[in-house]
Amino acid sequence: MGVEAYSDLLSDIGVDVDKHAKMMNAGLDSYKKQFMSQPNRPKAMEYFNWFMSEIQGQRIAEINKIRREKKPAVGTFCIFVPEEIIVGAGGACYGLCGGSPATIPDAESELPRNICPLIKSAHGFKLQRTCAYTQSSDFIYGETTCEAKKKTWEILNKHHPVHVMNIPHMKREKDLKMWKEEIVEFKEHIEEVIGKKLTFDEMVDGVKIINEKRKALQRLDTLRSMNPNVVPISGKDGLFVTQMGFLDDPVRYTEKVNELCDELDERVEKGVSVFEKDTPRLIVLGTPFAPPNWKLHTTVENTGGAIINEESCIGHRYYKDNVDLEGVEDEDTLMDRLMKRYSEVDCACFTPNTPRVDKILKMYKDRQADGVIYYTLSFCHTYNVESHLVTEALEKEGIPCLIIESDYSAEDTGQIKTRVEAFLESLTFKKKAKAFKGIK
Ligand code: BJ8
Repeated sequence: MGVEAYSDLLSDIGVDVDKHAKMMNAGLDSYKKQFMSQPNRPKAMEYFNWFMSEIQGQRIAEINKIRREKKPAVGTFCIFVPEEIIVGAGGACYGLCGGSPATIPDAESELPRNICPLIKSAHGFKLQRTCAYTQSSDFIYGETTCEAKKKTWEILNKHHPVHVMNIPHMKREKDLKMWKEEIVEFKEHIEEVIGKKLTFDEMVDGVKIINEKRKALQRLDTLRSMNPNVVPISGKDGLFVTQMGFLDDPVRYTEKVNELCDELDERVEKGVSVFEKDTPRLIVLGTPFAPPNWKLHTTVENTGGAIINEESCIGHRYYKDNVDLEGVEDEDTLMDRLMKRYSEVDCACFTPNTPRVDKILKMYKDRQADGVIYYTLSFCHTYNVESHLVTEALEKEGIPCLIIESDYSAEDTGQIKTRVEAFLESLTFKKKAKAFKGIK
């Protein structure tokens, strides 16, 4: 069904139905062209095609049903949101629209031009009322990660309620203590929204559901990236599946990702790869890819490279750690474990952030990658500045790296393609030279 079938619901929640339908239809066309035309796609991708067609339809109806049952619906732009608490309350936690250039001119009526496109796009979606997820939210989860975001919350709050969590920028004991208090406060805020206390058991259930979801994504990552001879799914599809994890119901999603992984397991066993032998294997590092930001993946894979995973918040940074429930018997310990898990997130907003550099070097070696692309959204100062420290470490290890800074416009696509082509040529040359010398 198209979004037109849900026009009554969409209009009830304040969506600008005509504008929204135009945007959605353009998004679906672009998805069909870029994704559904790929040869040799896993059959299990059919579920994700279906989900894409219902992304602003059936899923929105599900979320609004949850709200009618007095359970929370929370939208976010950051993986620091303790979604276990929301899910434990029977609610829905999801990523909000923020990956399209179409809403940026509206956002620039309230925000400066020279801030990151993710924030402007998201703000514009609210001003235009074209994101049904934003319109369905009891509140938007905000955090104090970067300057642009934390000031935007004050402006966005005029249009939609925002609950801001204070995320420290260092990880000393006193910072972690404050972080735990913030998680407790977040739980209390959820209780206010639903008008009742959350039990320990409900929260443990929420943790178990999200742990399973992260485990399924860890499994997908292993299948995508750990076998140097077989890449059983394109990077574009890998990214898309991960992106949908921020919107779908977590239990259904986990089941579908595991079904996909079963098929990929078979492919790996039979040696069925979607790329030709010796295609350069790349890891993408850096800022998140909010849908429909598929520009880099499409360009790289149309140019002859394979993206085997993303060291990003729509990627490895989101699913790498689970909440440890071992020996947890009371709420205070549970809050400790949640804080511990979230403080493992190595966002560039922290100083120092050396675990991120060590992790990248390990990821590269474990996955036997051929190179990395350091991707930063324009005007993202934290990731941009941190690229110096990351590339220095990569250089020391002799790891080839291409740095790309981009926004959501199509203007630089040609330039990115030329730079990616040159990078891939140099990687292919290196590979051949190594093979010639007999180096593994
Ligand atoms: S945990 S990366 S999701 S803050 S790209 S808005 S940092 S200027 S998205 Fe992020 Fe949470 Fe960190 Fe991840 Fe600011 Fe940079 Fe824009 Fe960013």
